[in-house]
Amino acid sequence: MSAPAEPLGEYIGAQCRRVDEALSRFLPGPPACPPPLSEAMRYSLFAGGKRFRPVLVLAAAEEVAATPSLQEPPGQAATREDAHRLALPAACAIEMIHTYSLIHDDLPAMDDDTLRRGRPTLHMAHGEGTAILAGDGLLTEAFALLSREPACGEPVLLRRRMQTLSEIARAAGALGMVGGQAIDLAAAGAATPGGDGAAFDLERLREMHAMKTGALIRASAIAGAIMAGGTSAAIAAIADYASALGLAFQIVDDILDVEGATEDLGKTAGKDAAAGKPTYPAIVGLERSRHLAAEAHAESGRALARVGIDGGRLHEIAEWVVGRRN
Ligand code: GRG
Repeated sequence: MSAPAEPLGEYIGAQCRRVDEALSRFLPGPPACPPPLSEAMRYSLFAGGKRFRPVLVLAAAEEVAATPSLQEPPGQAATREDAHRLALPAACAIEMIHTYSLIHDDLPAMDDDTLRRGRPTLHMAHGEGTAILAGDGLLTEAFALLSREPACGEPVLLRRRMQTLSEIARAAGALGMVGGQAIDLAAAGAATPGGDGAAFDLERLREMHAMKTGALIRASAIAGAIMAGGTSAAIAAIADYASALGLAFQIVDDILDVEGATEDLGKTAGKDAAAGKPTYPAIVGLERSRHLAAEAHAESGRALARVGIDGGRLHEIAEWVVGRRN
């Protein structure tokens, strides 16, 4: 697989514009949706997130669409436009779910944070009640979107849509993101001297993050591969790539919480350590954390190589994630 011609920065910029336009179209607005709720949902959704998960959905769909041997039944290369039409609803639904999770994570009852994506958190700007409802609204609208788009009557597409919805629901729910958040909530203070840090070893940390952040990242890549008609071997390889990528993303996030500046991160730096949260640097130190991130990155490349798509856009996205500063 040869390296893509368009530089990654331009590629990501174009995908972000595509996602923003579709999010604007898919999200209900006034008069049917009460204006304060609509404003609150949009405040957080269009606050300048990196759009990493939707970019991953679209890149996985493009890769499968462009590679006939990865398609079931073996097909002809489809256009990028086809891949976008099929995968954009899932890309947008996942960004809505991710944004809801950040809104709820910032609430006083959870992480109690005042800064997100470089501006006041939603409950600071619009009040706690509205922030809770905006999160609920985004989560529910995400599944409404997945249940109706892309509009089609063909059994093969309906089956893909249902499989995608089911993967995303499992990743977002009690066995995925919400479950991981519950473990995290219970673990606050575990990494402080005198806390039960010893009980929170590397394996438990990895499991918690695989649920809390990894599951939705994995579901993003899987959703793109399913919607573009990937074979089970292609979907499995892309899922393994994204599991390793999700781990690398989280380790880098933990390192940035220690080393990054609040202005760059757009959220309060140093919060995890202050809350005594079990993180990679807290459990194994910065040096070993960097090493583990590099290992996970390499693992993501090996998964892609299994189906001959290493060196393409998904590989570049992994490099972006590991090298990011925010
Ligand atoms: C409240 C149900 C519920 C879940 C919250 C994901 C999560 C679970 C909380 C977020 C806490 C956090 C900062 C986790 C670290 C990894 C992460 C999800 C970072 C934010 O994702 P980015 O960097 O954010 O993709 P942007 O703003 O760029 O979209």
